[in-house]
Amino acid sequence: TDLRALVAIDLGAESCRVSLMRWTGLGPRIELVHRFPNGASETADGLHWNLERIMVGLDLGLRKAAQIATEGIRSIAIDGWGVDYVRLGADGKPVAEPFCYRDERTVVAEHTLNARLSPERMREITGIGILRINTAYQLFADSAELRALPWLNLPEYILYALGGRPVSERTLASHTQMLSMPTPTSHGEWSEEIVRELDVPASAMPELVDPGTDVGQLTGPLAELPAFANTRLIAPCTHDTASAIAAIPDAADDWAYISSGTWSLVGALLLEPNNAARAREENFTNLIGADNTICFHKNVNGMWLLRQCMETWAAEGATIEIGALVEAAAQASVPAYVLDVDDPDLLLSGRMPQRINAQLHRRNLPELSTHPDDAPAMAAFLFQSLAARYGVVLRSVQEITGKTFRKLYIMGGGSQNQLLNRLTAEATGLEVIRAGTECSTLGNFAVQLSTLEPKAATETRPSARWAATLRDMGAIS
Ligand code: LRH
Repeated sequence: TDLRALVAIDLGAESCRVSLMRWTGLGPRIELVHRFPNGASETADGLHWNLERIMVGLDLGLRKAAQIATEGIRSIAIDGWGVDYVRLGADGKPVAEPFCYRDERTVVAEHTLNARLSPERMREITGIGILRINTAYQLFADSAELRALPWLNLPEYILYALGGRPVSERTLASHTQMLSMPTPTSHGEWSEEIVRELDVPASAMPELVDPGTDVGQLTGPLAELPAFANTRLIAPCTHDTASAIAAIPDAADDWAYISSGTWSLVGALLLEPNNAARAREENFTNLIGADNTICFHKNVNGMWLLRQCMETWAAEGATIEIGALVEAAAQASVPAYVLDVDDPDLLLSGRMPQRINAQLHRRNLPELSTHPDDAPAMAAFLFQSLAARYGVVLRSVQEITGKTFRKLYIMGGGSQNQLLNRLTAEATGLEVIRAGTECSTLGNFAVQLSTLEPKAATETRPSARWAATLRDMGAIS
């Protein structure tokens, strides 16, 4: 057996992480070796990610990993947030900084594309939630010149930059709004109809692969380090949400999930897509998951709301620590009404306390204090509103899918918020199980392992089995 270490890279909108899984005398152990902040910034031509900064951070993280893992590194796999992408020039290098999906250029693109090809038709082809952030609207917002160039989603771009072949892994491909809905005989292919209406030449579309595909060997300066001799590059579930869900170690049919980070992804895992009338009307998504599953959920505006408030307060000179804020919020009194957390205006960045009040004003409801001293009351209001929304969404999921939930797995950074967990348990009536903060990383390792060390073919969710094994063996501290 190959006892070299594995590396998982998880790209988040707030921070990026490089983790190592090593086989020690005590069993497999996962450790975070490097974490660095991430964030989009406004420039003259829109809201962008700083790709260079991400690449420098990852290079440092990989060097640290190589230093620790003297036994060598067998593979590297990368997952990250959905929908954003890089355009490649003739030299294979990015032509520009990638846009952040919150950039407002897609407001017009959404309008124009929907007029060409109705959202109902795109929904029928793809089965996914029609959202302005989806890659299709972003690609369409690019100039005709740019549209002719090949593109890659960010995690796949990084695999490519490290020496892999350019691909689009299906979990993230399904979030582009260009992939046909999987059927019993197809894992999903690029929809010719959608690609044509986008004016994107077929030559610009990457090769589709399934989760757990080996895309090549690490090359370049890093490959000269001894630990990186013959290191394979693997596309895991490149979608962070699919990775996190892959790590839920439950074989029953009575659970729902909330992947709680910048977004809250609220739903349940299905064995096949559900594109019933009500799923379409309520804009639920059917994204591809690990092991031929479907992540049936809704994007609920999550910790973004509070993080954005905190940025505004910080700009006013008030530095507030999140743990203390959550504690204080538990004592704050909250109004009897809730915020519509999915109001499109609240998906935008900046002036969040004021945006919140603008909504309340429109609805003729009393406004809240935007002063940093009253942050606990604002936070409590947001948590109560999120929990209420989770309750509504999960009741819909039960009605649409016919499932009956008992348990609710909450994973991601937001799962540390005890107050929100309690409010969520109350609003949903479900038993809340904290599945861990680094679930995307765990799922990333699990998918690598199920590719490198396949278990019995009879297993329905081999990645979840691997995630359970890693948990049982104490791999996560
Ligand atoms: C969460 C996530 C989510 C997408 C969003 C853009 O990180 O991947 O699943 O909808 O980012």
